[in-house]
Amino acid sequence: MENKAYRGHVLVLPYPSQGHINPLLQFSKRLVSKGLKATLATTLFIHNTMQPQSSSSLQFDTISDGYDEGGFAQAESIHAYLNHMETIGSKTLADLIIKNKNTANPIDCIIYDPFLPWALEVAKKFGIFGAAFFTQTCAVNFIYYHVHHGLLKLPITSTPISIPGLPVLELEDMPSYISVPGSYPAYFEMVLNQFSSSDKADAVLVNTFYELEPEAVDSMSKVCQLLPIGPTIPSFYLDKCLENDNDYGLNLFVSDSFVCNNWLNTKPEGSVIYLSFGSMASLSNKQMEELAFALKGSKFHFLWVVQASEEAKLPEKFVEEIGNKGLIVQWCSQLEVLSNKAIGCFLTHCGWNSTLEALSLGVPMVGVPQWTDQTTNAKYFRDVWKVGVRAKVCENGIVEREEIEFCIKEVMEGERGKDFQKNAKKWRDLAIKAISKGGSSDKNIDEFVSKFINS
Ligand code: UDP
Ligand code: 7WV
Repeated sequence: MENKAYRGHVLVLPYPSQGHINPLLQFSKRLVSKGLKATLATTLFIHNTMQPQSSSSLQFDTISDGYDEGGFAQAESIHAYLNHMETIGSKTLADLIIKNKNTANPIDCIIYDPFLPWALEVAKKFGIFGAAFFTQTCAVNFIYYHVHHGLLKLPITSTPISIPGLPVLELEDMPSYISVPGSYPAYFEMVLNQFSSSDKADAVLVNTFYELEPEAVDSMSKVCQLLPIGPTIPSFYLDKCLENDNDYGLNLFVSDSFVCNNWLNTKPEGSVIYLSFGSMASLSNKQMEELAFALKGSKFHFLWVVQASEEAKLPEKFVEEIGNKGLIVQWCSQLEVLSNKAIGCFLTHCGWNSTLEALSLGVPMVGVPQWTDQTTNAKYFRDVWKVGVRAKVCENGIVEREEIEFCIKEVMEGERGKDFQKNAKKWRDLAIKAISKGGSSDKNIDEFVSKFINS
């Protein structure tokens, strides 16, 4: 172990949620393929629950967020969680750096999630190269950049909103913290604070690829040098260059691939709607009911991820009544599902990983965004990437069953559905090209590594 010659050692620190661990873990694997050693640090709680297996070059280690027994669920409030994470996280991150100091592979670089801006201060204290890794789109980051620097004043009093390099945006296209003033103040502060440190970071990485949002990347690059390095999706689904890389490998929930695959494999090509609201789903009872009735009323098969915490919101007897028409699971391997030929469309909450996965696998979408950056992602995939529709929300904040059925039909069998499919295929080809040897993201990864490694 001691004598293996790595080009360097990166310590990677994601915000401890599924949507942040996945891209940072996947990026770590890319760096390993470039000859580096990588250590992914999760919280002790996540580590104990998941027990991820280290390999010779990709290692897992821990810091503490102060909630070792129960993680986020144990926290008194979002504010308390983030505060504890900062004080206890800073200290335990420093411990981790010290632990590696007198080994054959001391830490050369910390890649941190800018949701945790204090990580850069820790890196600097030790004189270590610090790189921010933004997990959301360049467009979303640039919106927050404008708010953080007072270039976009809140509350918004006139629409549409013009930001250089972005399409004109209506209020409903803005991240929810902006369109719904006062919602989740602690998270809003967190997303704006990403720029408190990134201005001082030695490098800024973004999980997007240049061809996907060239105008936004070019525009933001004038004020902040950034490197798009995505999509961070297991190599098996894109360039197939990394061995044994067909899964993210750190699932916070348990899935039953066997059941999903078996079921999907009995369905004709393009005949199934896949639905998921991500890892933090929390829909109203009414919204769950509208979705359930829309699915029951439509003629298509469906595979619906309903997390354990959401199950009680399904209408009574729903599972019995749908029979073989639909399959409900608590979690699945989303990449495996999206790449199955039976899937015809993805009804999604528009989380950035889910959106990027659908683009990368060429699957058209129906967007039912809920909060955070999901609304802006929906705007992009409808109007810029043209790979799907966004369901209209009623005054009561609900997307009603007729609208859901209409959107599904439009994507599954409408005239525009064919265009969505064609466009989705185009984005898949561009994603593969970007991450393959010599592509825009691959070159940026090489440029990034050369910033802190001499050979
Ligand atoms: N995911 C999964 N199985 C599921 C649902 C989601 O593997 O049943 C994965 C999905 O592939 C994605 C991540 O969980 O990589 C969710 O991230 P996203 O940014 O889409 O949403 P979030 O969970 O952060 O709201
Ligand atoms: C987890 C917690 C808070 C937020 C997010 C994830 C996200 O939007 O990525 Br604001």
